[in-house]
Amino acid sequence: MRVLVVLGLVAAAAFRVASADVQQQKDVLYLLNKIYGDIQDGDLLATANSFDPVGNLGSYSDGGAAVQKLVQDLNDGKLLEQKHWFSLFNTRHRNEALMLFDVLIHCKDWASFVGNAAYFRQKMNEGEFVYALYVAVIHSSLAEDVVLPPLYEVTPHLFTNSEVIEEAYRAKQKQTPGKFKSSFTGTKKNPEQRVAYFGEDIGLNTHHVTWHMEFPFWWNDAYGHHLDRKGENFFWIHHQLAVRFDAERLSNYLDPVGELQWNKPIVDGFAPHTTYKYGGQFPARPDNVKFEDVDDVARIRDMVIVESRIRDAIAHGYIVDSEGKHIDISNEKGIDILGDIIESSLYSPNVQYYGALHNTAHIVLGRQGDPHGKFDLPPGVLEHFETATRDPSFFRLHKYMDKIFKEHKDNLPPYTKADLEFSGVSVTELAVVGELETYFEDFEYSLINAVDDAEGIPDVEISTYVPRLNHKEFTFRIDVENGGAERLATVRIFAWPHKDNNGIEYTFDEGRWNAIELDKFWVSLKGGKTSIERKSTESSVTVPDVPSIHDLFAEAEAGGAGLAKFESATGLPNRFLLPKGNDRGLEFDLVVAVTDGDADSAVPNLHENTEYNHYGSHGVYPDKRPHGYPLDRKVPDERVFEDLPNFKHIQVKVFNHGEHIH
Ligand SMILES: [Cu+2]
Repeated sequence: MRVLVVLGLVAAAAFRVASADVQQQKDVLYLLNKIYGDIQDGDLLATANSFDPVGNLGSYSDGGAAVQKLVQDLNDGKLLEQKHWFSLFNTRHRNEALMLFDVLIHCKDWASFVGNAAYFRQKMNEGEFVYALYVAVIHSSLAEDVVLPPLYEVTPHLFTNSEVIEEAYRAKQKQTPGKFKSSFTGTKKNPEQRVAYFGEDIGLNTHHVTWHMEFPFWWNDAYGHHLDRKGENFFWIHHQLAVRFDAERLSNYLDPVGELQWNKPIVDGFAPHTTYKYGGQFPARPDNVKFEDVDDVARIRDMVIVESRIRDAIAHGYIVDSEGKHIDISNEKGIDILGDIIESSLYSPNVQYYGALHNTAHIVLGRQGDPHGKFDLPPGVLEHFETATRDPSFFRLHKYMDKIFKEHKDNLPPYTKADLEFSGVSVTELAVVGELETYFEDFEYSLINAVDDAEGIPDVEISTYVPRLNHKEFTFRIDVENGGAERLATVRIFAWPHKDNNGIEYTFDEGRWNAIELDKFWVSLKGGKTSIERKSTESSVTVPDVPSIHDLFAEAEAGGAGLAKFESATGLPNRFLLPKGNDRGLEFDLVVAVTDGDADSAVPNLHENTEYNHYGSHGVYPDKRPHGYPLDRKVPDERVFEDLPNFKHIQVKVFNHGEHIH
């Protein structure tokens, strides 16, 4: 959000800002289009060829320290070659990508930002470049209004099955346009395939990788801002992925996913059917692999030790920082510290002792196909945030970490009625207008960036279409009675599956831990009755699909006015708001909690903010309450909720009648 202080200049300034933004938008699109070939824009290509990164050290806020270092390494031939795979979990790759990020984040103006980006695009590894540019655009104040193109079009290899990529190459070779059907990886013999539409969904993969770019584990506040509640957000996004996955499994008559255990075999194997642009195929893993130590990464017994240190800290209610000081975690801020420790991020107060359970586990799991590096295989799907959720073991891993977080939450005192009440306010009605119904539809995206360019060989239209889950639109109707004067209220909507796969009803306490967050927003309640109508399209936990590169170019050409709503791409795709459900109607408990907005809100005027995005938010997170509030703590006595006037609980069904829109 831009704040223009001098009111008299608003009109003129706004105009200049808009046109500058269009140029920025185009620059970024050209930088990310066809990353394995030359920049397609003549002016930008000329900039790339003529730019001198160390020509004007005054244009960097660090006096040029970062750029001098990068240029030195480049001249010394130390940087990873082009046309080689890139993985963020590879220390060397990450360090190099971050060296470029360090340059871009310290640019004082766009000319220097885009000049450096264009210059290093030609010299550095393409994967490192793409990563550095994405995180720089997300975090640099220079690029606030730029919409990043969908990653599945920038690096389609990471999102598209090999079979389809091969067809794309053939189409280009034969100069015949093609539109190819993508299928999910396995066959019906594998029950896990019933939920492949979730883990392999390109929108889910995009949500996951974008979240990790918005809240990177390597983030250092010296880059310019603090990432508020990053550790807690880490817990919450992955908790939501885990509970969503279980709801998808129940929709398809599968048991909830089991947690990973270091001393037990990894039950489900995975054949990714995905190939690196450069570097061969992603390695596969057969069923029932027993964990092995991974050379140069970690021994399994070290993982067990790190886990027990973390659980010990939870049991004690405090952690020990790197100086030996005790930090209390037996309070609502504890989850944030635990998240930093478990991921771990640079915010962790003691990496030496608590390790990096999540990051190391991703590598260890990713390498189980070749733990000793005997076959010289590239990294596995779990070593990329773009591809990790494709492998069902991703959800086993996160179920395992989720249970550790739950141990902590369960140690906190349960909320009492007095904690949760919103005096004088009651919810008199909660209803869904329209049927909760999901269906599949085909989604098409371009593969033009998957294939190679060669002099004199023109592009032909090449795309793929994939089935994906969507839902019919619906509206929540919530009637609220306010016995007092006008005041602000926070509305929190959740749903959880009513029964497990054996038809046994979940208790309130089991159910609330499986709650899927559907929406959170603020309203101003007048005295008396307020009828709230909240549409499914408005949910603050979801985002709309980002337009294709082609459409982004067209939008920018037309002035860019329609682009604002795509600025933050962090969030579940809106079409994923509901779990699939099934033909019989999967039963869910739907709840709404209306709590004190003035007490909850960390920033003013939230009820007027239509841009509020649950996952992607720079600056202070607007809701002071813990993620998942008021269902985040143990509920030993569910009457606390059932007697709460500002809480309403109904049962609904989510249907899927096998409809597929082509
Ligand atoms: Cu993740």
